[in-house]
Amino acid sequence: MFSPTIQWYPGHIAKAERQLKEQLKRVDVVLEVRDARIPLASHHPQVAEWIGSKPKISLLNRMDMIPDYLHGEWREWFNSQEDTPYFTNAKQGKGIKTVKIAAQKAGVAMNQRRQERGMRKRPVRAVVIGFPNVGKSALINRLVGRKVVASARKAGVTRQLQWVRISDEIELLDAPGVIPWKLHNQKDAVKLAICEDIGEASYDNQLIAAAMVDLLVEVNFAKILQPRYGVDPFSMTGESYVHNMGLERYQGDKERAARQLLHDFRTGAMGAIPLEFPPK
Ligand SMILES: Nc1nc2c(ncn2[C@@H]2O[C@H](COP(=O)(O)OP(=O)(O)OP(=O)(O)O)[C@@H](O)[C@H]2O)c(=O)[nH]1
Ligand SMILES: [Mg+2]
Repeated sequence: MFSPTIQWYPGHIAKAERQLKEQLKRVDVVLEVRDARIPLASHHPQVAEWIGSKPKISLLNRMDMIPDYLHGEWREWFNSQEDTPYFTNAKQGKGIKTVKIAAQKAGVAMNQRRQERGMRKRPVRAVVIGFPNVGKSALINRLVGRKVVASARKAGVTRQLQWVRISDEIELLDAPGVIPWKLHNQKDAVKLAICEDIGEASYDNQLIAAAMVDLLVEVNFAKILQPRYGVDPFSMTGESYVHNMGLERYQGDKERAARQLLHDFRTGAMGAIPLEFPPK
């Protein structure tokens, strides 16, 4: 697969990362949200270091964007890592209740310790962290039950840390998406770009659309392309695919072809397509 060099680390993320580390000291439990289409590439390698011994709840959001049979396979893999994944669809509010219960449970232990030391009960403080655009703010809105923070289809919507009280039991901290300052693994970077989990200023649509076609062939989800766009992905490279789709449908406009491909993948119009599978 052809991989252009992708780097994206805007100023607001550098600032958010500093503030997040500061706020983490005050937090009882960490909700780490990953993109179910790319649970490995959308995991920040420093999460473990940041949270230390605090309890962590792993969420695979966008569960609707991968086939159901993969839920069980990922569950097994997370279990083998001594972790329990919670599958959510923050857009439609699925899987939210169990997450809430898990977060509250973490608070019980915290309040027990406080009581033992003669301190008053307080709401459990949870922070929602993860890459940009994975659905952190949408999840918070679902946990609260109404729209309290901005959520939109674009990486970098949340710019500042914001505490939200959801009940007497839980307080949530919405944080901007945080990514490593350097994307060492360019194959992961390409996946992040395809899934729109990094800002669009960091990549070229045509290169990423071409890489996506190559990747869809690689993960065996390219069959949808020929009937949809009238070009057969199995007889050519992704680069030629974008070129030919441009000729076929947009008077030779490759950029329009690339945008259409990315748009259709990202909105789910191509179907539920995973870009990663649990390591064997
Ligand atoms: N299909 C689907 N879309 C989702 C899901 N969760 C969130 N979205 C959509 O994804 C987009 C991004 O959601 P946000 O909540 O803004 O993501 P975020 O992680 O807060 O993003 P930043 O603030 O930019 O870091 C929105 O358009 C949501 O409606 C989901 O489970 N399934
Ligand atoms: Mg947000």
